Amino acid sequence: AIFEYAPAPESRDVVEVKGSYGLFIDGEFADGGGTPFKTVNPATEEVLAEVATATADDVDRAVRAARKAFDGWSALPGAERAKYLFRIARIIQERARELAVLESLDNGKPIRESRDVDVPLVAAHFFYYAGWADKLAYAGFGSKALGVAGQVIPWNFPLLMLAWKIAPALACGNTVVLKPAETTPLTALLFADICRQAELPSGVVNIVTGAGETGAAVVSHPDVAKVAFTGSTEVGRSIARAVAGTGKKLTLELGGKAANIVFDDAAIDQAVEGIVNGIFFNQGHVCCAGSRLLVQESIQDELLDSLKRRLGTLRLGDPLDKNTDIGAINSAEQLAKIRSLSEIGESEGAERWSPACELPERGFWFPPTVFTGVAQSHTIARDEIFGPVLSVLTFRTPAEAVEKANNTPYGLSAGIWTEKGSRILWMADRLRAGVVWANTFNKFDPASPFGGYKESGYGREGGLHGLEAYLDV
Ligand code: TXE
Repeated sequence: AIFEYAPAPESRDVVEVKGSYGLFIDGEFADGGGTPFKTVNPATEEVLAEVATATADDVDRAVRAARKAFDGWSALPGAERAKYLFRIARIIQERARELAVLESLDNGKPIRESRDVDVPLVAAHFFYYAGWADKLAYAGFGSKALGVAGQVIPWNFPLLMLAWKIAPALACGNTVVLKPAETTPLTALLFADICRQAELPSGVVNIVTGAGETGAAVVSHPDVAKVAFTGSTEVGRSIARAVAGTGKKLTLELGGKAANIVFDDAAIDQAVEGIVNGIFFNQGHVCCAGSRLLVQESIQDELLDSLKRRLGTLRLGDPLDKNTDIGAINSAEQLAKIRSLSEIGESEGAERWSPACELPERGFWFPPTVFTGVAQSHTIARDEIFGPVLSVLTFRTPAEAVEKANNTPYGLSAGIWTEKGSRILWMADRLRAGVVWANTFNKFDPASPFGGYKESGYGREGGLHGLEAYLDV
């Protein structure tokens, strides 16, 4: 196993995907006014379901429902809100298999990841923020909720991003209108069903499905008091412009181009696992992915040999097979982007390598890919690829590693591999990244704040700091 797995139940054939899905407004599933869209299984290109498109009018209904629910919800004692959040967390655990299978079907990620990483973390977030609901007076930010939170999320971690957004918002007494991504709407709608099962008061959580226009309608609705967005830097900019001057609070979690830095004294086998986890977890559809490997020159050959051997053992294929390490690329668009950036990598002179690996005929697939001989000026060293593609650069001194790692407009995460504790501290102080992992990578915990410097966005999600975005001081 390349990732750490907690024991979890078997996960096949436990979910029945319905033919069509509606919006979730004021505690009820409802039709949308727009033309429904299809969501496909990226591993087979088969249509999974038709999903309603929310128009601006539908979004308005959702925001009104949330506004109406806000007075009662925010006035509840924190301990009462906590009960609902604990209940939701427990139902997520009970329905974990269903959630994991649906997530893998809609997203393409390996079931081992959705089952053992995504879903357990989703439950953990609800447990964690349930614990805060009655302790807000001690958080240090004041304890007054903002109102209706408008939340727009991407497709790479559909449920986990939902949890990062909804759990702290509700704990603080806000109500929510959330728009999932158009390629992965299904688990958000299953979550809506969980809210009903938990008897969450109507209107506290509303889910509006659709594409970018639906997201824009949520962001610009005048009764939305706070906007939270995770997605591309480009859309993040347009949202920042839309929110400017309105008095709405905004948090943005955008792209990344993280450096995973391996020193010559690192435990090589451990570092190789960390590199693999850093860039091939979730097919590299990870904003904090370790997409740039910075390796100390003296161990380059040894490290790359081990890495290539390890990549030869990864199994790519059916996301529902529990032995699969690498699943499908989420969409045809994303696949086209990964292909095009990889071609640019070659044309700019980097050397491309992939292990022997058979790609299924149908569906969206890309093999694990390593580029060596990458210079800082190369496009693949600068642009976020958001796929299973690693760019390898070298350095000689710690100072050079810092300089190269920070030579990016992004600043979401970084990784350091060394046996020297003092070097970890020295590096962590100098790396301009919101998260710095040492001798590990892509490790998440609800108690730890997550978020970026520079063009990776602003605001923090998770931990005590994650409350700040949803409270008035
Ligand atoms: O993102 P979009 P896309 C990066 C990654 C990827 C690229 C494009 O590099 O290749 O972005 O992905 C909604 N107003 N990341 O096109 O468009 C949209 O419907 C309001 C990094 O999928 O930003 C979806 O729900 N909302 C990233 C969400 O925004 C709008 C995760 C994200 O989609 C909107 C995803 C608008 N004008 C992609 N336009 C990360 N930080 O993890 C679109 N949306």
